[in-house]
Amino acid sequence: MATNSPLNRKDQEDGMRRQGRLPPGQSLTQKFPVLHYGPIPVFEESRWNFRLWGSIEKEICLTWPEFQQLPRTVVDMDLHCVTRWSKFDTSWEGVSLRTLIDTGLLDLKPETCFVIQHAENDFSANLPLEVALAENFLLATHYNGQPLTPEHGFPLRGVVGAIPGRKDLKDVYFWKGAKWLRSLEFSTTDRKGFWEMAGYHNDADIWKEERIA
Ligand SMILES: Nc1nc2c(c(=O)[nH]1)N[C@H]1C(S)=C(S)[C@@H](COP(=O)(O)O)O[C@H]1N2
Ligand SMILES: [Mo]
Repeated sequence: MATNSPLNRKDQEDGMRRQGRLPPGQSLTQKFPVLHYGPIPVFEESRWNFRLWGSIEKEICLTWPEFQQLPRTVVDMDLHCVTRWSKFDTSWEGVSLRTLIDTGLLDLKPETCFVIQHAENDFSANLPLEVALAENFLLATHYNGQPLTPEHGFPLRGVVGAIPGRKDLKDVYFWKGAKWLRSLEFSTTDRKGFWEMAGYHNDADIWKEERIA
């Protein structure tokens, strides 16, 4: 039987529930839904840059060729959307904030507590610094071994998901990963992002079902 058949969907979902990987109120999808507000931006390399700014010692601005030179990490995660679909065993490749710190590019001021992702078309998403620094947050350029597609955030997106077996990490809904990412703002104070201002829960813990505020 094909692994994607609807009959298998329920079996796979039951398996994930038994493994403790299906958060409350979620159901397994075998597709990869596309979800965002507004149009898909067109990538123009000559106009694209990626900035690190705010509460850091030195602001950084990278071109796309420069960003692609950074050391990349592969992270396998389960994605959980607040609209109740969960996609399991997705593989992402990109740059972790830990790598930016270790390579000396990112030098945080000690009072920094929050990270705000800024994307094309004024989309934004906020995270506590410790969540953004954890292994389940990535500045992703690749999905399942291929460059991102335009609808999933090409050339760069934030991704946040649950790493199976890592109950020590905080897991938040997928909206906290901004597609078409253009900058990271480091801040001493929290500021709500696009969906958080629209009424989604600021903390967004998938295990506590923090969906709306
Ligand atoms: N730029 C941008 N990023 C965004 C969004 C958006 O509206 N704009 N929506 C978020 C939401 S609600 C979800 S569930 C995921 C969906 O990512 P996908 O389309 O790759 O599945 O993107 C998140 N990132
Ligand atoms: Mo979402």
